[in-house]
Amino acid sequence: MTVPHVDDVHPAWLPPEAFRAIGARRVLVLADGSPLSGTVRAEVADACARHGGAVAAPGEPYDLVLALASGGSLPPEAAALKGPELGPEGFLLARTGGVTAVLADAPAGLLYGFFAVVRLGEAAFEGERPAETHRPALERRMLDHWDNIDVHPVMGQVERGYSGGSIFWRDGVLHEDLTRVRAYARLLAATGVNAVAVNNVNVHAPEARLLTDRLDEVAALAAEFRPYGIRVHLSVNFASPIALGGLETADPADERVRAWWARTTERVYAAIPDFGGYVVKADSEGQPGPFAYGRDHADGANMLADALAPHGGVVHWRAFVYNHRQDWRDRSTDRARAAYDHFAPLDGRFRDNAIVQVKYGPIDFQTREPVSPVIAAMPDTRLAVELQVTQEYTGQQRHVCYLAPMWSEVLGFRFWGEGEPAVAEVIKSGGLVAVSNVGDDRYWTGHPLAQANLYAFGRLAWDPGLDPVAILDEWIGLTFVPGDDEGGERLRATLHGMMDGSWRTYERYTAPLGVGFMVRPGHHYGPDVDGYEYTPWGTYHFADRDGVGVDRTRATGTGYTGQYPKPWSEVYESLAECPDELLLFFHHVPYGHVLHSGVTVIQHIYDTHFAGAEEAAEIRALWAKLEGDGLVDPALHARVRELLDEQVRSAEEWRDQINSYFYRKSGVPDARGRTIY
Ligand code: GCV
Repeated sequence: MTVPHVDDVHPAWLPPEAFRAIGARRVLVLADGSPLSGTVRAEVADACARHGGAVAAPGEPYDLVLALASGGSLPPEAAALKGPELGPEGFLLARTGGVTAVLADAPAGLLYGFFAVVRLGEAAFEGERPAETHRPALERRMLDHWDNIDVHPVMGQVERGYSGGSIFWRDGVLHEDLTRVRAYARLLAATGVNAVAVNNVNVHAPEARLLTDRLDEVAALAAEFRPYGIRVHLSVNFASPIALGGLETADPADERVRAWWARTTERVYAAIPDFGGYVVKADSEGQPGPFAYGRDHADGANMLADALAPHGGVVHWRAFVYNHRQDWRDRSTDRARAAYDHFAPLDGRFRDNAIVQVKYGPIDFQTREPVSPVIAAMPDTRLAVELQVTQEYTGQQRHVCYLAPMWSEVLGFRFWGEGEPAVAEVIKSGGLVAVSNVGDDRYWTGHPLAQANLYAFGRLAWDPGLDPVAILDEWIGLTFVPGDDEGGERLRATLHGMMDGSWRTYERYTAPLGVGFMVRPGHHYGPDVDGYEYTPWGTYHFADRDGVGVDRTRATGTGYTGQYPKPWSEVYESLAECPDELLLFFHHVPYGHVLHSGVTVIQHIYDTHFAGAEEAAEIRALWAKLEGDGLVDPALHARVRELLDEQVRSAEEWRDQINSYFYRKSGVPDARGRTIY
């Protein structure tokens, strides 16, 4: 194993400098002969070679010891730590008598412990540190790629990708040199991610073949991810038995279909023994599924679960199922209800190795949505929550929008009220999944600052209780390595000033009060208030001359509020209690309705849109002040500067379109007399 370094590609949060504290010291590794232990040894050797430290042989003095608990004669620092069971990925970290020690039960824990020391930097080697136990809160921490093999005529190489092409495929073939994939695996492992699905959930014909005659490509990718403890998963097409197997049906009850999946899956495991499993989008936005055969989603998922079970694999079955051919005239159909209506009745019917994967909100990755009630409705099902790191609806990596505060709210949401379990506890055995924002761009994520979202996803999936601002600080420290001097302080303060509140800024200048969408149909960038209003997609705001919002109450609306347990079923139902930020998601109100904040809905729309666009300009001004002072690389500075120009332009466009639209509808002028068109 050699540590991957890719020329001309930004090192993200693992620049050589981030390894100085370890690399300048004497490091003892006491591990086994497994590939993951080999990775730890290679990382230590690479850091030491670069920074003048040394890999210590047993018997030689050392400053850091990384040891497997099972590893025979442990040195005293590590032996003293032995105690609690750490599990397959956990580790203990302590410092005593001038030696820092990491102890793990298994090699993956050692790797995560190594990266924990990298994050701490010099602080890992200062003073005394009482033993801390670290274990991931969630079993599976997974990134889904929506990468295509062929360039799709509408969606391109990567569906909803804003960072160039795919790091896996280009124009129909796997990249010849996969060093970049290894480097990606390394970045992910440093955040705690342990699973990656490599292809788009909309599985077109060429990608379907990854399961069969193109399996060698998946195996090649798995070989790059494996050294960093990441298992590869594959999105599969439900109709594969027809398209690839020559059968005339994909009915999950048909024995030939079941046998085909069993055989096919066996071949997958013969090629990739640590293969993770399948991801399935079925009966959703045109993808085939069990409905065609009169079966339900549990029937479909269980068929695949049964094929995977003998090999230890799992199926991630997505709950993103709704009618995308809705009649906009029909106000009784509510897309928000769909996932719950389809899945809640199936609770208890899914196999142990079937994980129902639920988008965090009931609609589609909007800037603000209530947390999906499906998560509370299936206590006897393994559930995973799906987030979107790629910024489809949150600025497409042209806008600075640090999403960890939103994710942290979702993970901390308590369906049953204070003192009851939070979402993060409900999804313990299912996990957290997100759509990746990575492409073959020089900065990985298009917008260099969007790297922070990828970093934060992994860290929150490991520990959902982490503070998003602290995660950002960690990311700044690793990525930019700011010094302790005035310049370093200024750089940190600037990035926090730009990013800490950037999700709320984005919310302010886009769709108001949780109403959602209002984006350009198709590509979903920029404002178009009525763009989806008279379409079949089920995403409406119902603005007229009197008011705006969707009545989802039980009393007079679609009844969606009834999908929540108490207290939220009542809080959301009540106009008086509904939180301001979700008001228009749950209620249709007159423009003069007074919010908890004390202002009317119409004035709130004007105020937040003026404020949001101003904040975007302030973010740009903060960045401009860093120009030429040597604190960030000039090329990176220039890339961000150009993107900030676009963000400011776009924020003004949002402000003017939203304000003008609602002024023209309502006829109510801005109380402060600002320019509205
Ligand atoms: C992969 C949204 C996106 C689609 C995506 C879909 C999904 O609707 O716009 O591009 O398809 O979500 O999550 O399946």
